Amino acid sequence: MKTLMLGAAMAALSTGVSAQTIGFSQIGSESGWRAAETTVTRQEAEARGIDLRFSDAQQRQENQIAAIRSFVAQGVDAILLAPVVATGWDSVLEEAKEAEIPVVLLDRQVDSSEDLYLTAVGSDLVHEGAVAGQWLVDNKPEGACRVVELQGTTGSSPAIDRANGFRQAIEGTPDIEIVRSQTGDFTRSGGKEVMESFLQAEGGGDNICALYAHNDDMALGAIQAIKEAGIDPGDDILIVSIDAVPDIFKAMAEGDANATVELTPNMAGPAFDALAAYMADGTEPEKFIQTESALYTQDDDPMAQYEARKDLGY
Ligand code: GZL
Repeated sequence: MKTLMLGAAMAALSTGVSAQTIGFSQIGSESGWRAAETTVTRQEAEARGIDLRFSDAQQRQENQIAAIRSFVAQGVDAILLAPVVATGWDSVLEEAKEAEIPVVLLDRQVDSSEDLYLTAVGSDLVHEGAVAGQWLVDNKPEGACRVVELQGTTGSSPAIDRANGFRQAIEGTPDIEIVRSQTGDFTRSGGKEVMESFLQAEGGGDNICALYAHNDDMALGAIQAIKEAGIDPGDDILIVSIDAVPDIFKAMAEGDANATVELTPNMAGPAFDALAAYMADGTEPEKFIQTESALYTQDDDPMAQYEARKDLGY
């Protein structure tokens, strides 16, 4: 093992990056996007000669807290945390700070004080919701448009912020009304089950103009439910969501989905770069390193978008 470690250290030094051991507390594998984030993080670590200690929390905060404590006990050089929910992190982040181990947040935010983490790498989650809402404002049919909403994990920053952003965007369009809203926990199965209950409660799809899903996986599950009800997704019910995973582009090409807002799975690259600078000479990064959010629709050659993403680990 020693020889292996030395080899890794030498390889890392050859790339000008000190050999680092970094703990990664990942939420789980609830969505295609999450799987891609894990794949890309492993690739970015390998490219930098970083020894990545990976923990899958199965979407449970207590498992993430235990993983962080374990990383602290192991004396890792830094910790990556994708926090499943926004609250409840103060004490464990204090422990990492006490141990002088920098923490970088990936793709979600925490309510803790900024001095408890080095930086956060992620998208503007409110803006993502607003882009989705603006697409509906610009593309809804004439007259009243009753919307059902599949929310992300309750208490997570994307669920809170994407809900707020969408509502801000539709505020000036009284024809658009969100009539049902429920969490599908960012999973396909959750999206399917909740969409089935929406359709049952609404007596079918005639009174539903659009679905806004906080991620593509819930939208894809909902599309299945809509089809099984004999309704035409993408036409009878417009579908707008977020992530830009390959399968949503396949759905778009088939006319079953209308729009998605891209979320890059590469949060780790900017995180590792910020850590390298900080650990080399104490360079303090900005507290928020923002990633882009681009809108894609059926007009953007969906199958080309699918081909460009299908091998990225989703
Ligand atoms: C958002 C990210 C979300 C993705 C989902 O930044 O945390 O978590 O949109 C994933 O696919 O479950």
